[in-house]
Amino acid sequence: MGDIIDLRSDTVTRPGEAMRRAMAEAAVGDDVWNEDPTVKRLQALAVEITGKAAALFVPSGTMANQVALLSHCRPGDEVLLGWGSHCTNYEAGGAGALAGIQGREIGSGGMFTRDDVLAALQPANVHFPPTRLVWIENTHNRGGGRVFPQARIAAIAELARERGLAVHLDGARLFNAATATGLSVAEILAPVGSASICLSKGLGAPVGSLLVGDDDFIARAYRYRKMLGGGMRQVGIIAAAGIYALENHVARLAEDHNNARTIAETLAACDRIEVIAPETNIVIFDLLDGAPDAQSLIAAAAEHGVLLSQFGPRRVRAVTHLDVSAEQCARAATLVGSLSDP
Ligand code: TLP
Repeated sequence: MGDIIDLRSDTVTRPGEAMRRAMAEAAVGDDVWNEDPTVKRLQALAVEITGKAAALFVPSGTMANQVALLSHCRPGDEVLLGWGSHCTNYEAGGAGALAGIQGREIGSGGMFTRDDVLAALQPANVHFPPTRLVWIENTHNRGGGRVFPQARIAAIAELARERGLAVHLDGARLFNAATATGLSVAEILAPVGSASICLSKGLGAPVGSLLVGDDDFIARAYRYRKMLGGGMRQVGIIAAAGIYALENHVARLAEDHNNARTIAETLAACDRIEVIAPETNIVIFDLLDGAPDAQSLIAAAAEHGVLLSQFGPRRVRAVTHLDVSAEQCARAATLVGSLSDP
């Protein structure tokens, strides 16, 4: 096949020439002293885009999420979240080890409703952990890049307000949700108090995430970022890539969604594959009876230069991004289809 088609994640993209130039030319200062002009510019841009009062640049989505948990909760608090949430499944146990929270999964496929939240609220009783926070992941990674329906976000946030709960949105792929719905990022975030946003997924920056929220939340987050070792120094050279990504890589996300649809359509036509219809840039599919298991199929595809990731014994994920073309996605899907039917 020649070239490598890397569909393991949208985290695998490499910065292009123009992004690298922006990084090399960035004005910098010591950000722990709050003196890096490029970080300040990125944070101001995040405030403008999200409509929240304040923003904080952090090294990763994982740190953004852990800092958010620490900033909202105390050890022993309960957090209500959807099945398969990244912050409790893919962050090395940090939610328990660092924030000391107890996560309770509600709903199904990563989605849940106001009624699910209502049903999960504990009576005020010494036996139960206090419910402090509702956590929404949008788009939902393990759910197959699903978009959390906006009307549900609004209804959940309204209930949370009535009950004195905070609402955080893990928006590692928030711009994909905006692209899929036609809503602006500010509109999606309007009902929630705080959010984490990744620059290093579909937006194609090499490093970096943002936390946004009100002034008090960001003041607490600033301290927890330092505690976790995320206070960085002349980090404008990375923030510059984030600014470049926000200014140049948002409009093209629709291409990734089209490419995901192409992959899904090809795979859906295969007898031994069942696909979760993609809403954004993530295609999750199951290998049915007669097909190899996920590990074998992934190994066979890799021999042909197509890289995929495993999401279960018979479940595979393919993620589209700015470093794979429509033609490569079509070619990869045809190959995977043929490998599923040995
Ligand atoms: N997700 C990664 C892996 O960790 C699974 C991927 O390849 O999809 N929230 C969500 C919803 C995420 O999908 C991720 C990364 C993060 C947070 C964490 O971001 P990073 O990798 O920057 O720590």
